[in-house]
Amino acid sequence: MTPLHQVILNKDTKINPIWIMRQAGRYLPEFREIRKSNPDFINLCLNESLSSEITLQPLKRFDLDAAIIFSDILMLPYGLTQKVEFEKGFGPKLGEVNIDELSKKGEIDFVEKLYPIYKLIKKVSNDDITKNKNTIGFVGAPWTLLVYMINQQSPKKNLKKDFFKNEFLINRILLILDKFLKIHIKNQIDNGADVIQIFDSWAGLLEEKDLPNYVYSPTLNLVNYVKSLNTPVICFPREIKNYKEFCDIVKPDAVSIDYNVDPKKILNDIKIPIQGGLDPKILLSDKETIKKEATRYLDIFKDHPYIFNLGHGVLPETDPNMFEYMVNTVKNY
Ligand code: 1CP
Repeated sequence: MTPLHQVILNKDTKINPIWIMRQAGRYLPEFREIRKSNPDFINLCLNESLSSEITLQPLKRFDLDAAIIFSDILMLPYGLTQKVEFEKGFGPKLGEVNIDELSKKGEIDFVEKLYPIYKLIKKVSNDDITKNKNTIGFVGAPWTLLVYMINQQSPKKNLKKDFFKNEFLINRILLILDKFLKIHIKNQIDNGADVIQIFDSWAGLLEEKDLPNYVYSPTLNLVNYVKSLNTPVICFPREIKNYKEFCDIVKPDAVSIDYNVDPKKILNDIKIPIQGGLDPKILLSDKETIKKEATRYLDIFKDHPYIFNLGHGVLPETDPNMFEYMVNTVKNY
C-alpha cells in the first residue's frame, strides 16, 4: 500500500507522507522554461506529453509521495464549452454562461475534449517514478466552479453584487456540474488516479446559512460518488469557518486545512485523517523558521493520521532549495 493510502485508509499515525499543492508550477525554473514557449495555458494542459512532463518535474527533484496531475479546475467549464482564458497578471477570464449550450452538452463530446487529461494520467501513473506513490486526480467543488462560471473571473474577496439574482440558473448549472464532475472523476480514476482531491477554494465566501445548499449537499454527492468507486477522497473547503461541521456532514476520507485554522483546535475537533496547514509564506523565510514551523505541525499531529502539505498552493516566488529543505525536514522527522 502507498504511504498516502496507509494514512487515509489504515489511519497510520507512524508515517507522514508529503505532497504539496501546486508542487508542479511556477516556482520551478524547468516549468517556467516550458511555459515560456507555451503561452496558451489551456493548450498546455491539453498537451499530454508536456503536462505529464510537468507533473513529474517535482518528483524528479524532491522525495514526494504523490504526483498531482498538471491540469486545472477550470478545464471542466472549458469542457462544457464555456470560454476560458488565462491572462498574464490577471488570472482566469471566462465567457458568459450559455445555459442552453451547457444543457445540450453530451458525455462523448465532453470526454473527447478533455481526453488529453486522461492520457496524461495514464502516462503518469504508469511511469516508474510513481511506483509506490499516488497519482492524485482532482476537480473543483461545484460551488467553486459555479463562482468562476458566474463571476467570470476570480472573486478574490468579493462576488458580483447580483451573484445570487438568478437562482433558477444557478440550480440548473449545479445539476449540470454534478453530472459532468462525476464523468470527469470516473475517467480520471479509470486512467490511474488513485486519490481524488476536491478543491473548494471559495467555500469561505459563503455565509453559514448558504453552506447546506451550495457546499454540503453538492459536495456530499460527489464524495459519495468517489467512495462508490473505491477511491479515497480528500476535501479542501478552504477558509470554511466550521471544518468540524463540514466533516460531520460531508464525511470525506481526509480533510485538507488552510493556514488560518488553529491546528490544535482542529486536532481536538476532527477525527478523520488531516492534511496540510502550513502557511506557504513560511517557505519565503529562512531554514530555521521552516524547520520550526514544519516540526510544529508534525508534533501536533504526531498521534493523528496526518499528510504533510501546505495550507494553500506553494507561492511562485518560493526558492526550490527551501522547498527541498521542507521536504527533507518532514522526511527526517
Ligand atoms: O503559469 C501560469 O500562469 C499558470 C498558473 C496556473 C497553474 C500552474 C494556473 C492558473 N493553474 C495551474 C495549475 C493547477 N491549478 C494545479 C496543478 C497541479 C499542482 O497543484 O501542482 C491545480 C491543482 C490547480 C487547481 C486550481 N486552479 C484551483 C484550486 C486550488 C487553489 O489554488 O485554490 C483554482 C482556484 C484554480 C483556478 C486558477 N487557475 C490558475 C489560476 C491562477 C487560478 C486561481 C485564480 C484565482 O486566484 O482565482
